[in-house]
Amino acid sequence: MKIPKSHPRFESLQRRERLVRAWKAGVVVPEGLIAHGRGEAFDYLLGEETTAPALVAEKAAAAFLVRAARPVISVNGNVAAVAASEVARLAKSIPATVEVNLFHRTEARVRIITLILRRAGAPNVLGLRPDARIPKLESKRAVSHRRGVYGADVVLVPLEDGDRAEALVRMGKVVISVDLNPLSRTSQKASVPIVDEVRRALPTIEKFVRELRKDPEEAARIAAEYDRAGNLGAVYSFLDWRLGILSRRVRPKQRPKRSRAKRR
Ligand code: PTJ
Repeated sequence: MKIPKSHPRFESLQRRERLVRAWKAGVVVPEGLIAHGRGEAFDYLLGEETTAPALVAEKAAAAFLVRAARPVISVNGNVAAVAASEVARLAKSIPATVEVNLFHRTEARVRIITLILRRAGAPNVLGLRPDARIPKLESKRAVSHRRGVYGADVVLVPLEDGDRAEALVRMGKVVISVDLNPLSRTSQKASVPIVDEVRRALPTIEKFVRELRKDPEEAARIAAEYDRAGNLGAVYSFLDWRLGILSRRVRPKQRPKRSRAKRR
């Protein structure tokens, strides 16, 4: 469908069309379309902008990534469809390995997503011929690479499912998630939950990576001082504040009460 540029929600509709096209091409699963809708609903509530707490988490994520010995970015169908070039640029700036890791895993999907990422410029993409399994994880997401997610010390997992985030944390890894839903199990379980839209979050992390690579002491300070619970609490406070503004905007102005005497 061709979306007129004048449409007030042009970008949102364009992204939706992109996902539908990716679904037709076998990159995105139907469940991915549902996941996108859920994400977008939260983005409305957040004001469709990177919030101050998200910015803090993105800087912390960059600090962990530049200090990592084996940083890895895990990519699924939705991320490949909407943010392949953002993933590639971030991977190059760290530098990090990229692994295609799918919940609804088929060899055909891994192959096509690997191709998309390589075409977007990602230098080192794993996914085909996995050689390890994440312990205590039943889903196909457990299938991974020793040189990738399995062996990583810091893993960036955009649009993750909570089970794997939890399993990766159990393995002792620093797990950085990007998920618009601050209540999702992923956001609850990740070491650094970023509550932001993936196409906004990845370039922002990349910008901080470029800054912090030149300043290792500052990266060490940010990683040490990052307060996970405080940051997630600030996301909830932000939502509370925003809902307060929205509810005041629709509430009719209260009339001053008349005294009993006047009413008679
Ligand atoms: O490609 P596959 O087979 O690995 O499957 C990918 C999906 C996304 C279907 C799979 O990982 C899945 O089922 O994920 P969930 O459990 O639905 O969680 C996806 C989360 O991503 C939800 O909590 C959404 O709020 C969030 N989300 C969706 N779109 C965005 C987003 N977060 C940030 N940016 C988005 N654009």
